[in-house]
Amino acid sequence: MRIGIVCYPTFGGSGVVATELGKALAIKGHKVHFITYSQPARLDIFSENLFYHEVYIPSYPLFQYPPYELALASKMVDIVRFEKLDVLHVHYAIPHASAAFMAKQILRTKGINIPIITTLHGTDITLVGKDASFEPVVTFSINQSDGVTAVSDSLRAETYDYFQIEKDIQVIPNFINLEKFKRQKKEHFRLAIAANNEKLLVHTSNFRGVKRVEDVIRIFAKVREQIPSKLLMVGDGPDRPKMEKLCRELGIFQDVRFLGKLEAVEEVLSIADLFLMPSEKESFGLAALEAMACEVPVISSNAGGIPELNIDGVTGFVSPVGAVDEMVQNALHVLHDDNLPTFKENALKRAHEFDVDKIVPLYEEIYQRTINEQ
Ligand code: GMT
Repeated sequence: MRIGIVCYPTFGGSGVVATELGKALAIKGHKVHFITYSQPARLDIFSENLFYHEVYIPSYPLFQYPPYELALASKMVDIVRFEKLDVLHVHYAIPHASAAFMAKQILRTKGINIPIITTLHGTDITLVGKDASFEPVVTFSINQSDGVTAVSDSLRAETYDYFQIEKDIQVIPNFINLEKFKRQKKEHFRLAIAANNEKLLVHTSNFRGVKRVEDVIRIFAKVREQIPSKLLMVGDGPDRPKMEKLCRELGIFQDVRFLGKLEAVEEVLSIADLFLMPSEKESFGLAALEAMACEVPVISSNAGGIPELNIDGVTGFVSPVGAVDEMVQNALHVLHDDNLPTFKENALKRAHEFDVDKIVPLYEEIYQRTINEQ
C-alpha cells in the first residue's frame, strides 16, 4: 500500500507511535509518506520506502496565527495526487482529522476518493478536544473519518462519553519495538550515576501538569528516606524549573538528575529499577511500556488506559491519582531485593504482548478494509 501518515513530529507519544508505525510498515514493504511540519524525531533510519514531505506555511504580516491546517490540507492534496496514495492515516485529531476532511473533499472534486483513518491518542479527546473551542470540529471530523482507532479501551469509552460519535471506534493499543527497547549492558553508565549501588528510579515525560511531576519528586523523596536511591528525570517541559526548585527545597537535588530530552531513552531505562508514572491523565502510557520492555517495573496512577498496561501487583502497582503515600509503599515493596527480579521479569513478559509485530497487522487490516469500502 501507499500510505500517508500525518502526525506531530515531536517526542510526544502520538508522534512516536506514528513514526514507529511508519517505520514498521516500510520494513513490511509499504511505501510510507510522512506529512508534517518538520522531520519526525524518531524518523532516524534510511529506507527506500520512507518519504518525508514538509508542510511549509508562508508567513504574511496579516497572519497573527499562521493557518497550518490549510497548508497541511493543501500538502495532503498534493501528496495524495502525485504519490497516488491509497490511504491517509492521521494521528491526533486536532487539527489533523479536520485538515484530512478538507483534503478529502478537495480530492473528490478531482475524482479521487481517499480513505481517512483517524487515530485518537489522548489529550486530543480528554483535554484539548473537549474544550468548547474545538469540540464541534473534533466531533465532526471523527464522524467523517472512514476508520477511527483509539489506543485503549479507556480512551474509546471517553470519546463516546464526551462526543456525539456515530462511528465505530476500534481499539488498537500502542506497541513497542523490542529490538530497540531492550535492556542493554550499561554497567559503566550505572556506576557513574549510582556509584554506591543505589536503586535507580526513572521518570520520562513532557513535564506538563497532567503528568503530576511533583508527585514523582515527592515519591522519590520518601523512597530515598528508606532506601539509598537516585532519580533520573528524562524530558523537558513547563514544570521543570518548579521541579528543580522543589528538589533544592527538599534537599535531594544531589540525588536527582534532570537529563532533558534524550533520543536514546532506552539507554537510561537499561540501568533503571523502577519507573514512575503518577499521571492525572494518560490514555495509554507509552513511556511505561518502553520502561517495561527494558525490564523496568512501573509504579503508576490508575488514570485512563494505564491499568490496561500496568497490571496491579504483577508488573508493578496501580494507585488512585495523587495517592503518593500508597505509591511510596508500593515502590518500596517492588524495590525490595526479594521482589525486584520477579517484577522485572513480569514487566518484560507483559511488554511482549505489545510487540510491534502483533499490532501493526491490525492497522494494515483497517487500511485494507477502508480502501475496499471506497
Ligand atoms: O502524554 C502526552 O502529553 C503526549 C501525548 C501525545 O499525544 O503525544 O501522549 C498521548 O498519546 C500517547 C501515544 O498514544 C499515549 O501513550 C499517552 O498516554 C497520551 N497522553 C495522554 O493521554 C496524557
